[in-house]
Parts: sequence; structure tokens; C-alpha cells
Amino acid sequence: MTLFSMNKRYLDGILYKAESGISLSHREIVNLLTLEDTESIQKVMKSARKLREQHFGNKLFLYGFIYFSTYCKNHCTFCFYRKTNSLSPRYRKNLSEVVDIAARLADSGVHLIDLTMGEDPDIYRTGGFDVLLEMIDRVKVTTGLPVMISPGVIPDDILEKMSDSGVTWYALYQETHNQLLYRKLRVGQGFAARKNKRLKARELGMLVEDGMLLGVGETTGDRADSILCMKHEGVHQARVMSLVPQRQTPMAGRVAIPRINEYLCIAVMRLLMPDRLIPASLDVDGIKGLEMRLEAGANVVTSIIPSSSSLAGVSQSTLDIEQGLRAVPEVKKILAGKGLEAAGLGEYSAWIASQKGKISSGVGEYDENPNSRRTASGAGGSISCPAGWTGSSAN
Ligand code: SAM
Ligand code: MD0
Ligand code: SF4
Repeated sequence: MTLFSMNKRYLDGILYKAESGISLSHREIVNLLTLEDTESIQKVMKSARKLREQHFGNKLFLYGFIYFSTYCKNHCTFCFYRKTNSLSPRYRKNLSEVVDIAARLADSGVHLIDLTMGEDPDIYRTGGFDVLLEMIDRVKVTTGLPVMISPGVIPDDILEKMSDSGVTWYALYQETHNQLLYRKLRVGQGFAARKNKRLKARELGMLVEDGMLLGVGETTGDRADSILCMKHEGVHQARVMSLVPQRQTPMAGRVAIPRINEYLCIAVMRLLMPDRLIPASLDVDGIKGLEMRLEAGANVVTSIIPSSSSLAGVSQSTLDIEQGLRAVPEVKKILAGKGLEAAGLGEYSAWIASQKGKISSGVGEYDENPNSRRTASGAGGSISCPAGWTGSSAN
């Protein structure tokens, strides 16, 4: 059945299942993701908002973003900051600059500070992570806020130190759960190594975020696989972002996909993972993109960047930053217009505490071979993608 021909009873049945807490099949997800008529799409988003409301009321979380080093040793084909791109702004913020920016973000009312970097060779060398450890400590003490780190695939001993130093979140996105496509996106980086690092972080007691990119050559089936994989892994935060084609990268010539694809993914992720955090990133379309992502069921606003900080975004290196449009007051105006509001800091801490209480240690290793899906032994059960997951590029 194609989607636009999906009959009303079939769609209502899927939404009824989702609202009743029953998971959806791969086929059902694909059908939702390929919807084209406005009425049906609005129904899906309405269900997504209903589930958000049930789990989070009208409260949203706001994340401050500090991209403190834009140097990177990698060659991700979608990224403006890949090693060989001579056009991207390269900088490394020093400790006191980062602490000042974090303090400003905290004063403006964010709930968390996301410390993000490229895989900076200066930091990845022996001893280089001490700078990041000190930064985390100073940011935590100065702001009193939880910290997320987005540093790439760091060594296990460093991850352990980060966990010991009280980092709450580790963000590491697969971009796609199709291993063949992954190899074309994250050139020379292991799929399993990335996934296992996220599993390791979780084992150490951290909350974890995974994410998928749209418009990078994936099929609708791949999108459904990603959603099911993120659900199955039980990530605490699951994101989707549309590719913003970047100059002087292998994906420069790609046509950006219609944003409805991203809105539908957000909505379907909410149907499948109603109590997880799902971001609306300001890093794709800036502040003007916020409303539709909220409409689709997102409950975190990410990539809040203070003006006059000379910081860059990732997929939109400059959009809305200097004008102060990626800041909390602008975000709050849009939330208010939708009957939503920023949660209190206590509400965010309570949510984190509730999740930490649930973290299990029963996670296993994932195999680098795309054809084998090893399952974890013991109480944690399978950590591979769920039954029905194809895990191939063939569709
Ligand atoms: N270097 C670390 C890493 O790659 O894990 C942390 C950087 S993290 C901010 C980079 C994320 O931004 C990627 O995982 C990807 O999901 C997203 N991203 C990068 N370039 C993008 C682009 N051109 N369009 C959309 N999203 C992009
Ligand atoms: C964002 N630019 O939230 C940031 C970034 C990294 N943890 C997050 C992708 O959109
Ligand atoms: Fe480097 Fe991250 Fe960009 Fe890949 S996505 S090139 S690892 S900054």
C-alpha cells in the first residue's frame, strides 16, 4: 500500500496502536514516513503532540551549545569541518572563554551545556584530554548545570574519567544504521566502534544520545531502521537532522530534502519513543525552523548559541547567531506561541535522575561485520537491532 493511498481506518489504527503504547512494525513506520496528504500528516503530528503532553506536559528543555574546537582529523563526507575543508572557520576556545560562554548560557536560562568538538588532533594526542576534563569540571562548578559532551569516539579510559567527573550525557550519532551507507558517510570510522562507545558510556552510567541524518542517500526503509534501532538501543535522546549541504565537501552538490521528511521523522520517533527526549535543532533552519519541529512533537531545543561569542554552529555555521536569534528569549517567544514553556531546572534534574535510576548494566558488544549481529549475553538481552531490521542497503 502506498501511503498517500493509505485509507483513514488504517492510519487511525496505526495511531491508536501508538497511543496505546504498542510498538509499530517496520512497514507501518515506512507508511507513516511516506505520507503526503496534509490531513494525514497533521493527524500523525497531533498524536505525537498528545504523547509528548502525556509524558512531559507542556514543558520543554533547552540546551546551550558550545562548539569549542572546530579542528578535526576526520573526513565525514557531510561535514563542513572535515579535515581537508579549507573554507570552514577553525578555532579552539581556551578554558576561560568556554567558562565565560557557559556562564552566559546558564544565566540566560538553559538546562544543560553541550561541549562539542571535532576530533581535534591536539586533544586526541596523549594527555590532550586533560584540557577537556578540566573544562568539564570548571563548567560544571561555574554553572551548576548538567553537561553533555560531544567529542567523537574517545578512548575508553577517557570516557571513564568523563563519567567519574560527573558528565551526564554522551552524544554520539550513527547518522544512519545502514552499515554500507555509514561507510560512505563516516569514512574510515567503524560503525560498531561508534555504537559500542555509546553502549560503553551507558554502561558507565551516562545518558546517551543517538541520531540520524536525512538526505544523505538513505531510503525510507533505512529511516525506519534507524528509528527502530534507536528505540531498541533504548537511547535517552534520539535526534534527526536534515543534511545542510556544505561547500567544498563531497555532498556540496546535494539538493536539500523537503523538511516535511524531518518533521515526519520527529513525529514518528515520538510515537515509537514517547518518553524519550527528541530535539528540535536550531542548527538546521535557525529560529524559523523551531515551530514546525515543536508541532511534530520535539521536546528539547538544541543548539542555543549566545551572540557575540564568535562561536560556530555545525550544520549552519553562522545562521541566526550574531543576530541573537539562537538565544533563549527568542526560543521562549516561540514556545509561548504554542502554549509551551521552558521547564524549571529542578524538573530537568528530576528527569535525569529518573533515567539514571533505570540504567542497566546488561549491554553487550556489537560486531563490526555488517552481516553478523551478535547479541549480548546475560540480562541485558540483545543489543542488535530488532527483528525485522534488515541492516542492509538493499531496499
Ligand atoms: N565531532 C563529533 C562527532 O562527529 O561526533 C561531534 C560533532 S557533532 C556536533 C556533529 C554532528 O552534527 C554529526 O554527528 C551530524 O549528525 C551533524 N552534522 C554535521 N554536519 C552536518 C550537516 N552538514 N548537516 C546536518 N547535520 C550535520
Ligand atoms: C545541535 N549543533 O544540537 C548541535 C549538535 C551535538 N551534541 C549537537 C549537532 O544541533
Ligand atoms: Fe569531524 Fe564530527 Fe565533522 Fe565528522 S562530523 S568531520 S568527526 S566534526
